[in-house]
Amino acid sequence: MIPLSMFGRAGLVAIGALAFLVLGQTSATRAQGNLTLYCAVQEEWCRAMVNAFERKTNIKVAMTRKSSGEFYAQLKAESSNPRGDVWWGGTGDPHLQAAEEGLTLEYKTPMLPQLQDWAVRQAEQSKYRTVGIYAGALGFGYNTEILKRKNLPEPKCWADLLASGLRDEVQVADPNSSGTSYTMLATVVQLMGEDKGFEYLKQLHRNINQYTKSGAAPAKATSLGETLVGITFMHDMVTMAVQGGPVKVVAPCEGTGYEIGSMSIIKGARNLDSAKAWYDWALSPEAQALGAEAKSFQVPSNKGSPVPPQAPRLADVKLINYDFAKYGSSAERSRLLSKWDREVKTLPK
Ligand code: S7P
Repeated sequence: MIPLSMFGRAGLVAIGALAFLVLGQTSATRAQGNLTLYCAVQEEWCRAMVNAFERKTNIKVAMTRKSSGEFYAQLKAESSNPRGDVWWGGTGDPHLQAAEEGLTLEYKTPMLPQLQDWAVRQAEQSKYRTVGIYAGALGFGYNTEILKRKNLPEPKCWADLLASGLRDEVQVADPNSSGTSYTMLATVVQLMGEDKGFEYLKQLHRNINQYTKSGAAPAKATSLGETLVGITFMHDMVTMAVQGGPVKVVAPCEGTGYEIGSMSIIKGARNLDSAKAWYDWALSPEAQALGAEAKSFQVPSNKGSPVPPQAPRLADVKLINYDFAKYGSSAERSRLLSKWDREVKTLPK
């Protein structure tokens, strides 16, 4: 250890001045704030949002990207010692479940009047513990080159995915980790009724080559020819087609479900002011335009945000009247996931 006395009086003054400068700078940086963001959309969009927000506010963002079901589980696990501030993106059902379970915080953003009705409804339904940030329809896509090579008919309906020619040729995520796949589970139950819906999922199981962790992974696998069919949100397949992949996007003929991608402030957020700043900004047209720039083609929730021309037009898709209150409830989501684990995932092929 070096004794301070060896610097002399002038030296000590200089050290003091230096310390003041360094500490002063640090607290000036801190004064702009920090934010821990849990981001559930595609990594490229998460990064674009973080960079733009940091530039605009000088708030430093620590971001982690995971799937919707994983973040829900993380919030629950961290509830006695919350680590995150904002959970941005991902399907609405687990956000609603988190709201019901008191894992997220009530916040009435002043941006509400600018939002589409479906986004406001999501906020009202959760007692303002979440809000809609985008919408998108569930569907599937197929690799046009493999389909041609195998000389198979074009799948147009959910029923077509059960064809014997598609044995081990269909990919979808695991609904426990993936909001996309939970949307599919809830869609099939609503569309066909629970008994027939589970029968459908059991038959489909024979054709599944892999239950992935992430909901959008089957879109990439379809584009790369690693699977013939991928069940994803239609916009995730559009991203692959826009990037030049041999992918055709399908809106299933029987009808399909959709998501209201959501955002919530985590209860116990350590950086509440930063969290609110992110929340309000993320609902602005300026922030929502970053989605399409990052090749994510959902329908944005601000009425003033242009809908990207590549986004599947929801008015052209036969959408079911998805019951978000029921399928986003804690009891129903937990029950359906356990049933799927018991009756579908463990089935031999
Ligand atoms: O890729 C964008 C997107 O489809 O991903 C979100 C999704 O919940 C996250 O992926 P998981 O299915 O793995 O949870 C959707 O909200 C969003 O539209």
